[in-house]
Amino acid sequence: PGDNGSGTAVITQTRTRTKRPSMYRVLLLNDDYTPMEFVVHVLQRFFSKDADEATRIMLHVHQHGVGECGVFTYEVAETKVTLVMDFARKHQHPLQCVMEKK
Ligand code: TYC
Repeated sequence: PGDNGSGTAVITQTRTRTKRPSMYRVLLLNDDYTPMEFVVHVLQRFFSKDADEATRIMLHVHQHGVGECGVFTYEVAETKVTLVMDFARKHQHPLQCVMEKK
């Protein structure tokens, strides 16, 4: 309670604003050199896909040029992109992983 000088009690309450976080798609891009098995492995290792789902996504990327691995908050998406890019580089594959706002 406060007092505004009129002798009247004033109760100030700030509204709690809960904002849902923006979500980001993590995408894999096709290239001519990264082995299909490597891409399937990446999808299992970093995106928790089973073998069938990983193969489905890899073939989608192979045929359409780009495909979705998952949707995450900014920091999680950024971490996935970094981990995948580091892993591809370590194995000397040109695989590209990017994120985009939904
Ligand atoms: N196009 C690659 C090949 O024929 C396979 C591939 C699939 C590469 C998906 C990247 O994100 C990718 N070996």
